[in-house]
Amino acid sequence: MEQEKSALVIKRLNSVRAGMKKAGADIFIVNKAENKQYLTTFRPDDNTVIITPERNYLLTDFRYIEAASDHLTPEYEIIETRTGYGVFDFIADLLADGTGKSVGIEKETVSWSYAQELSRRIPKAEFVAFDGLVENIRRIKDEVELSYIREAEHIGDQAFSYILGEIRPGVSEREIALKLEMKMRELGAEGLSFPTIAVSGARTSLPHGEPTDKLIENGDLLTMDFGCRYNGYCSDMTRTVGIGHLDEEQKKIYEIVLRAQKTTCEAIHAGMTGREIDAVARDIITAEGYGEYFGHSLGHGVGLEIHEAPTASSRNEDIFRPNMLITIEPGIYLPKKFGVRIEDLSIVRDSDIIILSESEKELIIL
Ligand SMILES: [Mn+2]
Repeated sequence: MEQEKSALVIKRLNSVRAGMKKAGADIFIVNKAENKQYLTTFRPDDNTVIITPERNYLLTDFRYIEAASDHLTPEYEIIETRTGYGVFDFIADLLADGTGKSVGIEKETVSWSYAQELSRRIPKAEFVAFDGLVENIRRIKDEVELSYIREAEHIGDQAFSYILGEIRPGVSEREIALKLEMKMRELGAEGLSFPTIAVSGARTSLPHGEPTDKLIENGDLLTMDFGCRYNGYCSDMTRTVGIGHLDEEQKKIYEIVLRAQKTTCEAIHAGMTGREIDAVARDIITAEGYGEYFGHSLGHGVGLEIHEAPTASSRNEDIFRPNMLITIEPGIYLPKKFGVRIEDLSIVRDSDIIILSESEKELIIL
């Protein structure tokens, strides 16, 4: 177990070092929580990871020293920060020791004040602003990551089959959301991947509507978009169900979204671009005359973050590769009327995908 953890950490660090070398960075300060977790497998976030060509450091304070010593693999040296000796002092010492002069930071993560303080404290440093170095490595999942995401998605499936028995007229959106969340926790989830969406009736036209006290009524559609975390990794799924009697327009829109969703699931394989994947669903919805009501992109990657690279959108020309994850979530939203979204999470393979969500997606009327 310890060796497996070490092997994972070493593999991930090697990829980061290759990126640092290419960019000419001698020292890489990792501040983004998910990137630190990825590179250390250590969960608490109140720390800083620093990578040099030869060594790896985790800097943290008294509160986390024992947990860090218990958890971290031997690749990491633990440095205790304290009042009077912080991260910037340690970096200044590294530079003084001749570890290099080029310091990489994560440009999307560090704040303006952090960057200013850093350049004030180490005036001789040159800075390399990394844009997604670790995130790009994280796009392709290893077997350990996939096993966590599979488990998270499995918990979501079980919560969905449970909630079907709880949905009836008179139950509020908030109750549905809460019951889904409690069930996922009961089943072993450590938390949510994002605030649960449960919207009904005309409110289903809000792609990311928040659950309210609105009661579910006969004739409503109910859209539930939810996910949980397992060992830090997220799940994500959406199902729309009907209550009582649905009219022809509701059924027709559901059928179009379902066909777009299933056709895309059939079409995806490694080698396609994000734009090509998005287009499969978008072309179907547009041909039916509802293109303008599908205003978001088709899908996103999932991992330590609920939304991460890659993206299946009309603007993404990046090529999908095996073991990338992507959600397939087309939707049609008719303002003030209703909306439908169906979402699965999948693993891209050479010639197809593995769909992780196993819940029914044919129209369920309760
Ligand atoms: Mn999603």
